[in-house]
Amino acid sequence: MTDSFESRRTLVDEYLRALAARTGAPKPLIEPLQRSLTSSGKRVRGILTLAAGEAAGCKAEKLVEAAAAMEMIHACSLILDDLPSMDDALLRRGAPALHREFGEDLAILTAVSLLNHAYGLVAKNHAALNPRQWPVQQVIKRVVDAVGWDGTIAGQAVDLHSEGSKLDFDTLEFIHSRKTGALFVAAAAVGAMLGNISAAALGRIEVFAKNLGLAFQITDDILDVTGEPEQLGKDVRKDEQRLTFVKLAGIEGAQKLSEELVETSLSSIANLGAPATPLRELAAMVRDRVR
Ligand code: GRG
Repeated sequence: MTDSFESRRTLVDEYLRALAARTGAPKPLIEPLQRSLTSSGKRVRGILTLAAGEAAGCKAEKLVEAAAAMEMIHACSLILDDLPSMDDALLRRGAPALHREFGEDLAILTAVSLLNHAYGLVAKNHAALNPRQWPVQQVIKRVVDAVGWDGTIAGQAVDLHSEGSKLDFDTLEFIHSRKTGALFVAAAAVGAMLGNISAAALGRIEVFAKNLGLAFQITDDILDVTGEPEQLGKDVRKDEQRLTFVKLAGIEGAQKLSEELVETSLSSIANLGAPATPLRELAAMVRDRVR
């Protein structure tokens, strides 16, 4: 993928690659752990952390641990989502889903070890930057809550058990604001807080990330219907039994909704000036993405 985020993506990729080489994990775990740390994601959440920190006036290089942490939490969610007991996926990031190559036991252990290490990395990044306005407990709480029983985990639970339920916007919004939106909001909040942003600007960036996360998920629903595995690197037509925005609004309606959400996200950061340019570019990338 070539876009204006290439250098930020490389920053995150290189950190993850270096981390994969020095985990010290024992033999059965090291291979799946290295595979998941180095597999090629788009790094949207990590880039969001960097861009939100830049909006607060911080250099992207100083936020790489937190950005990598957000990608590790995301990778954890993908591994769990792919399990036979959840989405039962065959393909992820252009390769067999982790459990298909290493077994369910090691896939689950890899996922929880990524999550566990990610919390520590956010704390480490906080210790290095020591942002005056945001104590470490507040930063970590944002991440923990985004993952937790009213966050990503909640969204997944309701999604898995919504098969056959009636289609309504509120249920879909509940699922996706948690499954996808919560981690977007946390990724942005962590970057901004580590950059010592003001409370008012943090609020705007969180609204930006919430709307962008929802737009990202709607595009994901559209691509599940219109895309191919070679293009997306993952299984398609997986959502046939699920509530999706495409089922609710049709492809064109979903497209329109996604574009409106990107516009709303942009208007929430309109007064953040030039430092928020990377956030605006990220919104454009989400709007235009085809994978
Ligand atoms: C403990 C973190 C954790 C989660 C447990 C399994 C689960 C609960 C949640 C699943 C959440 C999930 C998989 C949401 C889908 C989000 C989504 C749109 C994924 C695709 O993201 P991309 O396109 O993927 O950014 P790449 O591969 O590019 O990183």
